[in-house]
Amino acid sequence: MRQDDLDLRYPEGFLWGCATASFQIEGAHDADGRGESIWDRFSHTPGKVEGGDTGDLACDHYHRFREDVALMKELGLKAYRFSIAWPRIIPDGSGAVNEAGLDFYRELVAELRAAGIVPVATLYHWDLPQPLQERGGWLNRSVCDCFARYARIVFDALGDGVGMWITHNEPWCAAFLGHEKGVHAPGIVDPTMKTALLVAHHLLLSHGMAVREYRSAGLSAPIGIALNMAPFAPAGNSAGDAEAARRAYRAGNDWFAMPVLRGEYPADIAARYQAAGIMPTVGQGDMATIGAGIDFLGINVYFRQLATHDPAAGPIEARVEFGPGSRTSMGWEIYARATRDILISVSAEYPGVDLYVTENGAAFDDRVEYEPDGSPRVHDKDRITFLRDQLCQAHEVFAAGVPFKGYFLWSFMDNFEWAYGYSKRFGIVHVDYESQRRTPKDSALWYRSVMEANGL
Ligand code: IFM
Repeated sequence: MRQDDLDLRYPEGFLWGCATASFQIEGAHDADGRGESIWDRFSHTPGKVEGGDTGDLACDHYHRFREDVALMKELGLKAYRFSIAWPRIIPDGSGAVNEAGLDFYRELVAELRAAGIVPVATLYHWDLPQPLQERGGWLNRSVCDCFARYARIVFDALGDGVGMWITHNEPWCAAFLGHEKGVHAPGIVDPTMKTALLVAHHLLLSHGMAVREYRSAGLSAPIGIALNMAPFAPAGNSAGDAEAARRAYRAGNDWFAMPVLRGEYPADIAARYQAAGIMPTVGQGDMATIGAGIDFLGINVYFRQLATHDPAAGPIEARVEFGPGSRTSMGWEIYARATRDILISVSAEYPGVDLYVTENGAAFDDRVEYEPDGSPRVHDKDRITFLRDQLCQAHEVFAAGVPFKGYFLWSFMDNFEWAYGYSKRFGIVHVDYESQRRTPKDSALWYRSVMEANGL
């Protein structure tokens, strides 16, 4: 379909924005009293991150946030999702508060408000203070208390300046990439998944404890959590594959959504983990704390997955892979209906909760070209096609009555893509890491027109 043929309006008040995360853009790793995070330690460990890249400088957003916010305004963002670096606020994770760290976010929030942009703050996007890791990190249940305290300090400092709050970003990734596969900080490898499942439980518990702090702080903005979710389809036509896809969906998506929205783990998956001896110990009252109630669910969606029944594939007996379609530079299949499909299935399972897409986007091997006057351009046609297809398909959910309230594109600018370092570019603004020059890509100009028109 040509874009000129489209006329897809989104509902009035639909919130359009972009997302980033502290470690991925801020740099200034030791400025103004910031402590060390597990990602500083991990990225400084040889062999952990492609090219030996670290977050020391990243996009130097810490020093350039005013010009970045000015660019957001110029590009027409209505909302901006960022995360707060715990080690800037409490350098050792549990002790003294660093006012300079709070000041940075106070100024960022004020700058966004002055630009007419709604600040959306995530409390934890993976940069745990390293001293807490020395005490066992998320394996240690007492880290949940440290998180709740940190959350309260941030709530009190930023208050209603923040328009939406998110407790955790993608706890699945923090738990499984960090404690099963070991490709993310803190780099723990435990293929049995026992460690990852305990970490996941503590992340969820700390989410519930932070929400409780939030309610008692008396703030009024909505609070939720951002989960990485994906639609699952059977790889083949067999009933076995169909069942495997259903199980993989429940293990990947509902394992996090159901506790938060209903105060329970999916029973069939829990039974499998129990039988395998890897089910975490759930303390009395934990599930009630976790399920105490959120105002919206954030969904980070990038792709769909295909599942094959495979008795050798662990307790879930499902082998999961990408489909056969063409791929982004992350190797992720491009599937136009991913956003649409997950919105529909989540709202069918959990009716009534407001849904936001808190991340969606794609990395491609962008090429910088130069105009005769020397100014850089990035003609990222593939990214525009990816985003346009997601948004066209997602528009169908309104007719189905899905309470889809907003969309945050990942990412505002190119940044540190975790174990891939700076080799993957997700931004709609190009960053030249040598000069720190920002160049809006064609996709940024296209997205501006979408936000302006409130649709396609
Ligand atoms: O860059 C990440 C982000 O930090 C979390 N969600 C997925 C993005 C792309 O991999």
